[in-house]
Amino acid sequence: MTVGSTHHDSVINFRFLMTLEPLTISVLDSHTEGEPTRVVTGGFPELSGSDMKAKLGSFERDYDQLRSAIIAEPRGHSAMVGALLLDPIDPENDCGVIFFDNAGYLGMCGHGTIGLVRTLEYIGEADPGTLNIETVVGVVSAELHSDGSVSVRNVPSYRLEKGVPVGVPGFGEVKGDIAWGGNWFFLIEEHPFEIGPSTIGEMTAFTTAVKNALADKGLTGEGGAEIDHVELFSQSETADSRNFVLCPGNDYDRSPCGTGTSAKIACLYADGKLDEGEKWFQESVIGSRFEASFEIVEGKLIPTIRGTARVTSRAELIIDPNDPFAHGIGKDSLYK
Ligand code: PYC
Repeated sequence: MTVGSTHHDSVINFRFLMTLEPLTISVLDSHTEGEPTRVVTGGFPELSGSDMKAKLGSFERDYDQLRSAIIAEPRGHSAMVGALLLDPIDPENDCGVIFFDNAGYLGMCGHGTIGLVRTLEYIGEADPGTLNIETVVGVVSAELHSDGSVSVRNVPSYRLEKGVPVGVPGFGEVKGDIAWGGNWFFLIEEHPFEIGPSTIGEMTAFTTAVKNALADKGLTGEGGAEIDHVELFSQSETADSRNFVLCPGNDYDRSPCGTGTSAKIACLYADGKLDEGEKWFQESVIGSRFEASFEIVEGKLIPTIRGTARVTSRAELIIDPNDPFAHGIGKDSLYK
């Protein structure tokens, strides 16, 4: 599969920088169980680097303004996750992807991978079967089923620490588990909220305060990594659990969050509450669902998350350097 940036794209970008001509970027939008993904299929300049981490470095260093141009208002919005489609480094794999949002970059994204696979199917680049996809945190595989659902076999997931107390200004002490599911999560079981659309504002305020408190107190994931997702749980009448997930840009996940569900099942396994091969149905705050399970391979827990995405639009983004909001509202815009 030949995807992503080309020599031609670099020429376009060079012209964009030198002569202030508009840059045109091709995207397809989808939603996965309600959560939007914008897949960038063309027009993005070539990234340097010989692996996905190095390519992420090039994206951050050289083209961060394009991240905000593509994903922030007025072309995008704070709930949207971008997926820059790339050629794979290893030709044995099918493609590479770098996920990004209004705040920065994501190691992995479960709903975004499901959206990416359905988008590839829509443009004729994928058929039912398995795709191997290189992400910044490792290779994941995704099976496109004939009913249109997609199963993502995620990176190894685990709980780092159980029941970590953190003092949250305005809310008192809160306890949560720190776990990895492709991103870092703080998972909170005990909280005062009834999780549903009517409490989204209060839960956003609470989880944002928790995220800030974790950073202030120096509580991190492995290697000092920022815990940039906070997840609340409650009982559900129609699934095993219902969640609310705050994402790095302080908007919430409309889907049950693929990496968050991976972190959740790693905690359930660590507590002896879920067995290998058993199904776990995770519901989102808006009532959409993922099916999750895991296998243990060489002592590591490998989650699989299944859900559905639908393509919603196809567009050419026009990034005109004469536009004061060329790089998105709030990011280097001339009105800032
Ligand atoms: O599905 O993994 C996910 C995800 C991360 C942030 C938003 N969605």
